[in-house]
Amino acid sequence: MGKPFIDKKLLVSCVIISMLLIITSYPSNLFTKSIFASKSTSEKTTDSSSASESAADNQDSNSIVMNALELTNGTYRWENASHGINPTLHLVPGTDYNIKIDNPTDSKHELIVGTNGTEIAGSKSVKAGKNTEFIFNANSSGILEYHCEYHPDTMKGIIEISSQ
Ligand SMILES: [Cu+2]
Repeated sequence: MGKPFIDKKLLVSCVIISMLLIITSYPSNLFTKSIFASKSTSEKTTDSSSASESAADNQDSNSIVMNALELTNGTYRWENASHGINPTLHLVPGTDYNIKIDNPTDSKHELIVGTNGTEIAGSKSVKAGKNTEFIFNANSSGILEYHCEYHPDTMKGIIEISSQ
């Protein structure tokens, strides 16, 4: 009579213990799941912030392309990104411009920004097949000129600095 009674108690306690184990392990699974869920949402927010960073990189709008170009008659010109020849540069005062020069010709060139024969800024000499860039700050409004150090008569143009 006594023996089966003890066995029943053991069985019941075993069932209770295993149920407790299941109950305690189950919510912890839920917790870790919700933690992972919140992690993935935080990753999504960092993704969107990196997208806005790449938009900031596109703020490269102050870049000016001034490439050296050789015409069929062997003379040289400055050429901008839209294939304008010796283009007039319209700049806004107080703005920094990154002037990029690519030189695919067989001669060296050097862009000089000046006024009345005075050099204000310039790239260094760009050898054949090389490229360079320099920052030009259009700090005050007015009319300037640019030319090539080596071809001042054919590679030249106007720089107009005005807020319009
Ligand atoms: Cu030149």
